[in-house]
Amino acid sequence: MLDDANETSYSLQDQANINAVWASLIVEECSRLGIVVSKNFLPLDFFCSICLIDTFFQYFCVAPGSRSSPLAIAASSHPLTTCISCFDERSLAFHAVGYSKGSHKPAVIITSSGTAVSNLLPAVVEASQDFVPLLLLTADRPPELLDAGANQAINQVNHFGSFVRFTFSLPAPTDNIPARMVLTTIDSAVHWATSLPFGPVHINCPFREPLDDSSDNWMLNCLKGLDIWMSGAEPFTKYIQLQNYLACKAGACVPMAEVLEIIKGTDTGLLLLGAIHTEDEIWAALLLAKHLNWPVVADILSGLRLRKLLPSLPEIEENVLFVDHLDHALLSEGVRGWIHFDVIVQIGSRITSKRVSQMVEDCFPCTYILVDNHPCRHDPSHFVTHRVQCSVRQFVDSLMQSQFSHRSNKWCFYLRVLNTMVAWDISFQINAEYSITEPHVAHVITEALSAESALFVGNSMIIRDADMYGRSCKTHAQSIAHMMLDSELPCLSIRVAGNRGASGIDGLLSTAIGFAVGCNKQVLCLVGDVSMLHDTNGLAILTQRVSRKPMRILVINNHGGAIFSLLPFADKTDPQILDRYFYTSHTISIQKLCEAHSVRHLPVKTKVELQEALLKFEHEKTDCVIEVESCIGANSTFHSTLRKSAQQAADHALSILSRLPVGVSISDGLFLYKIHKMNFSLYRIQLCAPPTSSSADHHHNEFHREGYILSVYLEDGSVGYGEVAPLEIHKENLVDVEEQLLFLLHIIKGIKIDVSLPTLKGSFTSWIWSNLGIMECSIFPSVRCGLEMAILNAIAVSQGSSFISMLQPQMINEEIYEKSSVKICALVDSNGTPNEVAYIASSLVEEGFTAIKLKVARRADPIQDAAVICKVRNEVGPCVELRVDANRKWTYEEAIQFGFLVRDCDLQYIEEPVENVDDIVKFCEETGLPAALDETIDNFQESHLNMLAKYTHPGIVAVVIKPSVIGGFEKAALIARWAQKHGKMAVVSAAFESGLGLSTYILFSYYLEQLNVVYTVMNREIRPSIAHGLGTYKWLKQDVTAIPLGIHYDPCKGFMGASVAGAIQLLKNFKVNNNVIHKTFNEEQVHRYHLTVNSKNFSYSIKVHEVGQESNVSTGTS
Ligand SMILES: Cc1ncc(C[n+]2csc(CCOP(=O)(O)OP(=O)(O)O)c2C)c(N)n1
Repeated sequence: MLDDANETSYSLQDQANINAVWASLIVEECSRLGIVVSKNFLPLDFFCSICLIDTFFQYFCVAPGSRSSPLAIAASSHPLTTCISCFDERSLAFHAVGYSKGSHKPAVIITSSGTAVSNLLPAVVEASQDFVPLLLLTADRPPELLDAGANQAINQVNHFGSFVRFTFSLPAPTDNIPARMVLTTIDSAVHWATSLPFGPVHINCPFREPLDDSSDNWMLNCLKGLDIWMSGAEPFTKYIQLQNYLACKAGACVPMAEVLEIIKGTDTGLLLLGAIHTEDEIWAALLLAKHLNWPVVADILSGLRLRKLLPSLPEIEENVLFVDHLDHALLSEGVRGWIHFDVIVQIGSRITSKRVSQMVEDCFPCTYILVDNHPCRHDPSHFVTHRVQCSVRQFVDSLMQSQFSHRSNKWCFYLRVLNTMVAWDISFQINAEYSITEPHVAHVITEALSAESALFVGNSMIIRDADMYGRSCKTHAQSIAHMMLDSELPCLSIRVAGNRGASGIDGLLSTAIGFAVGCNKQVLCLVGDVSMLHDTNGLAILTQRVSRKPMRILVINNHGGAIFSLLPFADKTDPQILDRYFYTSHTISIQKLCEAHSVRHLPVKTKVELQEALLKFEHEKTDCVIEVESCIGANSTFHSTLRKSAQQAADHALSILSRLPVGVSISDGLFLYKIHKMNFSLYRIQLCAPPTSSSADHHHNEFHREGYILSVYLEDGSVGYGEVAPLEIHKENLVDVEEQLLFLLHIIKGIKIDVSLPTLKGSFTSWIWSNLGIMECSIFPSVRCGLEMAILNAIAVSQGSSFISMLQPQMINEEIYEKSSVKICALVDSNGTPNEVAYIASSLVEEGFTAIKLKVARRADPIQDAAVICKVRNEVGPCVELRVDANRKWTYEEAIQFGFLVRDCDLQYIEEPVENVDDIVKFCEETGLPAALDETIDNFQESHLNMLAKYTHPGIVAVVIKPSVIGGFEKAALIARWAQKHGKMAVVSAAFESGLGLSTYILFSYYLEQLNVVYTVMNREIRPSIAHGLGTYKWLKQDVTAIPLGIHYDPCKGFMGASVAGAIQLLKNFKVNNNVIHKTFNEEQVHRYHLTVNSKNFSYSIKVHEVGQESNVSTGTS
């Protein structure tokens, strides 16, 4: 360092002219101050790590110009500075803002005179409003050239008005003034910039000619008094601030003691985290959250909204209750009326969500404590009752010394349920949408971030979407795992920055690049297209890779300003006016802009492409622009769907909470019910005929159906029943399921049941994994279906409600149930001649059926099948809905042959016409006939939503859903919602279950019908009621219950329908008919169980056989 300083003193005396002397003094002092600022403004522990990565001490952003050349030359030739340049001062200044945001050190901007200076204003405003230190060195004409018509001369004094913390116009350099004055001016300016409230400072620097290094004698004695400075490496004036907060520890400071008392005294506190700028402050905030045990609403800029969690510590999120989806929960009027906080502690000034801010207003009067290190008022609603001016660390320090008693966690419990249900809903909606959406980008973005990355969020929709739909996700990084475990803190935070000082859409790209330099991380920048176009000159900065890691810039291109489509006036304004004056719709090619700047560009049109692009570029060494294609109209519709659905989910949560049994203990978090025990019984009932799926030859007249009835007992004495009855169409058989049920029988005792299971939006899947420890892929579909059935029925009994009211609590209305029925489709095996089959079909029509499904593809020739269908259509007339089911038994040619022959039969659909599922769409196109999926969805290996994406073709008009084959009601509901969303019929189908399974399917079908009504209303279309495939009830000669199924002709509706009230009663009063039970398994009798786990990459099997006395149990595994 000394050597460098000596070098400076040496070169000072050697400078050709006084301009160069002053310019070198300015640059050298800035360089020295860069180090001091690092030491003073970063926490000590953090400083060490910063120093290691900091390859330069002062960052100069230099715009070209002649008047500023002394400064530009001095900066660019200084050994300890880093310089970057851009022809566009506005972009350059934003870049400087970004750097200062990232590094917490003021970047220095050098510009020429004239409008070059004026172009700094937008960035100066942002810096001022967001407390970002910045030093502006603007070259100027000397006074004699001002106001005299000289070129490029404007009044630059006080040019930035109140937006700068300090402004000073130096005299033009002269040896008549001691050069020390230059140093003290810089010191003073930087002191202002880095004193609270941080902000920009301006030094105007007039220069007389010569502006180059031509010799012009100057007097060395102007350097008088600089000896010590020249021989050292310190700034000339050292500013020392005694921080008065040191004395203000809890208790020692009266106002702080009052704050402590308030915090201690509340039951309903909320910790609101606004923008937090450094990693250590983020950690401090997290510590505080854990210590207070209050619910936390973390803004996207807090760094704690997009958390990375360790999968090995699933319980860790339970330590801190993050109410990430409060914004969308507040869409529910019920939630708005119910939610209230007595004390709100807000850390950091800015809150992105308007709804959360509105909620804070609605909580008034309450105690509202705002903590931030600057002294400015950040209280647009004028509610702040206590303004604590200190850093987050200081505040947390003072609170950590006190203990807080947690009197009631009921509040937290309610919020947790609410948040979880809204979160599931949002995830479901986003995942169910096949095409890539803007909320999807926000939803998955955390996955693209690692400990080494940071996020810069643009304005407009981007920041709002990230705040509303961003989510935490799991990380597998071992190093982080250790870090988290050591600190006992639950997660890794992701540093997030944005330009929220003035929320401009200008300069975002440049700021992001500066932020990447300043924080020295791999920055992912999200911006809208108009924002990008506003700052394309940022691309010119991007291509000068100076001391920074590669960046990913993700542009969401909806071809205009989509935010305006979400504003209330959008519906009422002429689309052309909207397009032109609000959206500023455009067709500018971002790809070509990138090409022009030689920046890598990657277009993204699908979710998979996005994932691949983010992954690909995470480890690449070059910068890239990823352009996600979007569209204003679709974005607006999807946001509206998300809002409506989240509101319903919040209402649903409230209704679950409001119906919790009085006096119920909520000490177990979300788990309200405990399973006392489970048992299961093998039943065998007579059928009238063999199931249509049966392949065996039936020479005798006795046909049977076997399966298990599960009984799940809750600790409060409620019992719920479920049915597990695999057939040939299942992959598992009775022996398999018996093994698995034995396993369940042992592990299920004492397991808690999550209150949110009835939402059917992923809750069961996560419950089975996190509570039973069973991977989704290992539980047999029929077992999962029976288990879901039994548990849902048990909760219904415990709540004194019904299966249907639980799924759709808003609809509880006994009177409506009394009048409601579910349309049933009759099933015809269609063995026999055309006449025989037609006779059976017309008898069914006479009975009251208006929908019939006929099995086909069992004859040698599709021509024969076609003859049967034509005959049936002839007999039953045109009004009956006719469906046929080929069970994938035809080759493509056979299917086509059949299709052409039945073209005039007005089939509602042909189920699985072709053996090769990839041909199904082709079949629809070639024949013009509608088709339905059945076996296709049964065989899905990966995520149903991903697989279904292939079948949006309008020729596929229905999806036939057998809950026991696809693995339960949660999956069935997911597929049904997908179908409804895409305008297809969701048809529930039984697999020859008993009255128990059928009753549950009747209620489930009714639930889906109600969901369909929602779509009908939303899309203003007419969707007739759907006939469900529950006609198998006709096969039952015997049943597992004595209560008959209420399936009759419904004269009001004009179809054969299953009574909803009847199904509810059957389930409510369900008693097992012991005559059909052959064996019962309960825990006391069984000591042997087996679980096979099959996953993509591994497979294993656990067999446990218990031996000996219960008091002395030993287990053996093989
Ligand atoms: C400098 C500036 N000019 C105008 C605005 C007003 N404004 C807010 S959002 C927006 C449109 C932004 O469009 P885009 O970046 O494409 O994002 P999107 O709305 O599509 O998410 C505009 C013009 C602003 N915030 N800042």
